[in-house]
Amino acid sequence: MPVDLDPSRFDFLDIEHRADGVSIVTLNRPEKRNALNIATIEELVEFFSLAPRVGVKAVVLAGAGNHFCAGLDLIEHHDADRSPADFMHVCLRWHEAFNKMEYGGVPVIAALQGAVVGGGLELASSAHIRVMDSSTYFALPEGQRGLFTGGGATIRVAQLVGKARMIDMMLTGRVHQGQPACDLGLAQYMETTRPSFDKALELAQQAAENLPLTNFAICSAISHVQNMSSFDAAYAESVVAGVVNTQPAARERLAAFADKSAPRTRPSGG
Ligand code: 1HE
Repeated sequence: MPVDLDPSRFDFLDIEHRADGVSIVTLNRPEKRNALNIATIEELVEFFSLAPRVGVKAVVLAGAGNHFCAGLDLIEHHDADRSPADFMHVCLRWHEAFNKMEYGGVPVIAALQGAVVGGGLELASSAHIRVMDSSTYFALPEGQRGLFTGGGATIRVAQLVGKARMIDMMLTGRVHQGQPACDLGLAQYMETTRPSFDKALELAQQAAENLPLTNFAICSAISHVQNMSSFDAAYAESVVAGVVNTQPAARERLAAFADKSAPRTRPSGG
């Protein structure tokens, strides 16, 4: 792995580059429930800015300890006594990090356990796939704390669960957990007998087998297209498909389909 993503450069993220191209990125302040201080946000910007350019094929994003992430570091925020402009700039750095994740073109699979709350849910909702387990719970406690979301929840959480549910979560502090939380769209997978991490790693390995250019399109174009009019979206989709669907490596996969050596798409057991 190039020196740019040398794990020793990161203090608040534990990074493991696996031989299969999957990188495991772990928020590493379990004693603070992985609360996001500004230094962690800067490391997320750094990692997700470089990952698409140095050959990372997929990422598992995890949290050390019993909780994925407790959101904004409330102690740092309290001690810094920030001005409105200061905190606006903090939020802009959060957006920089989370946009690099969502639009960067590398699949990010979040392994969620324990608290996924406030900014922790904003972080999780920037991943492409979320996996929860029986310990996982989701909430937006900002309303109770006299705060407001600043890391993209009004965009991404509202997209995941709808405006009305997000408003309910913020006004009442409602906590979502278990299969109903998964059914709401807060996660796509629910593990009941093993940690979410195990499934997240399997999914990352599976995604890493796709062609990198195809994954780039899946993990950037779909998000960009959502921001466009349908007229422009159809144009953008055509351009992306023109590039992706004619890449030489895709031709090899199509040839394998034609000569019947490629697996067919059937339901399991089918
Ligand atoms: C923290 C934070 C934090 C824990 N910032 N230090 N987020 C919240 O409102 C969630 C706040 N946290 C909690 O509700 C609870 O800590 C948890 C449910 C996540 C975990 O409970 P528990 O009993 O396991 O831990 P704890 O005893 O509450 O905390 C353990 C330590 O973590 C303690 O530090 P210590 O030095 O006293 O041991 C806590 O202070 C520390 N800790 N959470 C700082 N969030 C861009 S805008 C985003 C808006 C937001 O995200 S608002 C934050 C929403």
